Amino acid sequence: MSSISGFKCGHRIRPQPSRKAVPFRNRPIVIILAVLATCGHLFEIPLAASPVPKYTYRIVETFHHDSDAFTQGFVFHNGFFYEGTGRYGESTLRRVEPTTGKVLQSVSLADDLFGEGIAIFKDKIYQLTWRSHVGFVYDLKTFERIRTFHYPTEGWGLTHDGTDLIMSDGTAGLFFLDPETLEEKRRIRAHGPSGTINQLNELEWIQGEIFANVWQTDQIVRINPETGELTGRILLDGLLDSVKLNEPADVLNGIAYAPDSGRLFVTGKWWPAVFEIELFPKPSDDQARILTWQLQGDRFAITFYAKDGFTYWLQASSTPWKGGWKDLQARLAGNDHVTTLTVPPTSTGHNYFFRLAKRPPR
Ligand SMILES: [Ca+2]
Repeated sequence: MSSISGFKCGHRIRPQPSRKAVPFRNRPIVIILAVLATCGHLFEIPLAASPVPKYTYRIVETFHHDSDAFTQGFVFHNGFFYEGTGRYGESTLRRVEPTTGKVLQSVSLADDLFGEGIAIFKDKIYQLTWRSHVGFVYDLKTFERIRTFHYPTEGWGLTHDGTDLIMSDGTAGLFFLDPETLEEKRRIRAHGPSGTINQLNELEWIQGEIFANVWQTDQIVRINPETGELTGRILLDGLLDSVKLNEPADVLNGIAYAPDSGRLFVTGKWWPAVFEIELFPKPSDDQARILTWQLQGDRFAITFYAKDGFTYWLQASSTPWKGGWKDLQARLAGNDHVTTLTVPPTSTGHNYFFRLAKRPPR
């Protein structure tokens, strides 16, 4: 049996809305309590928590990013990226044009300060520094520094939930600060089934959850802001594979979210690109799966997940119950994330069921 995904996601062609996965959709942790009554006795099956959901990604678009920017803070606001960069002697706060990566506005920090996370709250920009226990508040428009504040920990990532600033310090701690007094109001500790989640770095508040880069990994964790509980892991391995590196890049760090459009952007330290990505629950039961297909202009866009280490054939048929599969694309290498291929309808021979197969048709 060569079919991996079957054709359960494919339907006969009619221009219709895509069945695409909804990004950021919360997957509630399902607690199963089954109580069976037999012969007047109750048999209880123990509570079993489902595993923490994993997410994979599709690259929607790739933008230029200044590969000299050691990204420590990343925000999308009113059509622009705002970025805080680090390293002694090189730290800045900057406003960047997303489509070109061009730096439109910038201020430098003193040479003895290592810039860290930034957040924009009520027309002010807040910026942390790493080990100097000092942060700055700037006017959003002019970048004029209007205030200095202090905190006892290291400064790593920064975001806000609409009421409080939320700061990471390189541990599992997330500190909620009053934006007026900059005093700590409360703190949570990020933790999952395997214990504490340390080295939380750049942060972003997204639809009621805290998204956090985990330093030195390609993972973003999703954290419940009330309890600190891990609610999901976003696996971004291979993100840089699609761009040419002229110089070594450092780690993934930088999450920016546009609440109005739902667009999600990620980058890293010295990365030459910012990626707009879309998240999908990572399939665990299949090696490959067609997730969506739709007509885009005069082409079919077929979105699929395929597991790393395997090779697939994308095939189409009009009568899958009889076979008759025709190759659309041979030898697709799985990469553990989600990819979209577009093909002209003529190439499908008016066959509108699709599947990924592990072998070419006989
Ligand atoms: Ca951010």
